[in-house]
Amino acid sequence: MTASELHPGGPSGDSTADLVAQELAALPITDVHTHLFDPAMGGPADRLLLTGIDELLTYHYHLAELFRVRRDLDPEEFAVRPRAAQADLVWQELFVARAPLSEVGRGVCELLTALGLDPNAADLAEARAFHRDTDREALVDRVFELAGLTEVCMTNDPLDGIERAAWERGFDRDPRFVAALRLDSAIMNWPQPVAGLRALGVDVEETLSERTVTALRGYLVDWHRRMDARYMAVSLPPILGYPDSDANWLQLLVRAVIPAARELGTPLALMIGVRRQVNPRLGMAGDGLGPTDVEALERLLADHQDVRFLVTLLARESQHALCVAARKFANLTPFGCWWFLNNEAMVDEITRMRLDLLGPSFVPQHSDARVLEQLVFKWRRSRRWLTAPFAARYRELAASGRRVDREVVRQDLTAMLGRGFGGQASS
Ligand code: FIX
Ligand code: ZN
Repeated sequence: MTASELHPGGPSGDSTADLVAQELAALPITDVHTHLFDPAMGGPADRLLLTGIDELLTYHYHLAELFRVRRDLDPEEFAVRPRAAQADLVWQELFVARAPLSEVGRGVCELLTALGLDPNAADLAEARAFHRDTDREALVDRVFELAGLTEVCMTNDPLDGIERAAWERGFDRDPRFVAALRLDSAIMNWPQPVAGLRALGVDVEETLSERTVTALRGYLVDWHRRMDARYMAVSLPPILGYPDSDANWLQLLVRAVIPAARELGTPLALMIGVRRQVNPRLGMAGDGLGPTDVEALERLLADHQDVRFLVTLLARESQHALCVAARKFANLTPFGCWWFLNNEAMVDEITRMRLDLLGPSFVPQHSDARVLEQLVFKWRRSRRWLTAPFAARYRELAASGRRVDREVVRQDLTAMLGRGFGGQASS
C-alpha cells in the first residue's frame, strides 16, 4: 500500500506526518489476533477460512446493527435463514436503505472499492460474481498484499471437532498463518469441558484435583507443540478476582495454564473484559463488556514475573490503569484496541496514552478479522488512525533537537507491529 492510498488527500505538507504515513503504509505487519484459518485447513463447507460477501455481511458486527433498525426481526428466526438471504437483508437495510455510517459499514465500503467493486450497488450480484470468479489462493495473496501483512495469528481450538480434524489429518502449513492455542473451551464453564477433553484422551475429572490439573497442563503443552503455536490465549470476564476467587477458570489458569506457559516459554494472551451473552438471543452479537479490576491483574503479574502476558482490555475506562500496570510489570505487553475499541476515536486516544506512558513497547493494533477480506479494511483504517498519534510524538521529538529519520521510525514500527509482539524481548 502507498501513502497516497492511505491518505488520498496527498502529502500533508508536514514532513514528519508524511514520513510516518509512508512508513505505516509500507510496513509489513504481523496481525497478532484474528479468527482466520490457514486455507489448507478447509473452506466454506466446514466453515474454517471464511471469505466472500455473504460472510462479510453476516459478521456479527453488522447483525447487531441490523437488529437495531429492524426491531421486528426475530434473531432466532433470522439465524436459521440461508446465509445469502441474511446477507441480502443486511445489504438492503444497512447499505441501501440508509448510509452505512458505522465503523464496520464504512469499512466494507472501503473494501469494496479497494477490490474494484461498487459500494453503491443495488444488490450483491457483482460482489458474489467476484467471489465466484476469484480463485481462493489468488484471493489470499491479494488480500495479504492489499492489507500489507506478512503473517496473521489464527485462533486455534483443538476441542472444535472440525478444526481438530484438520490438525489430525495434517496439512501443508501456509507460513503466513501462525497458530495461537485458544483456551476458552478447555477452562471456562468447568466442568463443561470435561467430556470433550476426555474424548481426546485427556484424563481430567470433574473436580479440580491434581490429576485434572496435570492432565490439562499436558493437553496444553502437547497441542501448543503440535500446532507450533506462537502463544496461548483466553478471553476472560471483567473481574479476575485473583488470588481469592474460587472460580474454576481462575484455579485452572493459575494451576495449569500459567505453568504450561512457563514450561513452553510461550506468552499467554489474556483478553479481559467481555461479558458473554448479555443478550443471548443475538448469538455472537450478544456479548457486552465491563471495566476490569486491573489491581487483580497486577497481583497476577507480580506473582508470575517469569511469564510474559499479552493483555488487551475491552473497556475504554480500564486502558489508563493498564498502561500504568505495564510501567510496573515488564512481563505485561498491552496489545490491540479490541472489538468495540477498534474505531478511530478509541485507537487515537489509546495509542496516544500508550505512547506517552510506554514508549514503543506495546502492540498498537490487531484486526480480530473473522472473514479474510476484512483484513483489507481493518488494516488500512488502523494504519491511517495510528499515523496522527505517532506523527505527533515524532514531530515533538524532532522539534526538541533529536534526530528523527526514516530508519528510526521504521525500526520502532517494525518492533511494535512485526513478529516480535511489541518490541520487548520474549520471556
Ligand atoms: O474472544 C474473542 O476473540 C473476540 O474477539 C470474539 O469472540 C468477538 O466475537 C469478536 O469477534 C470481536 O471482534
Ligand atoms: Zn477475537
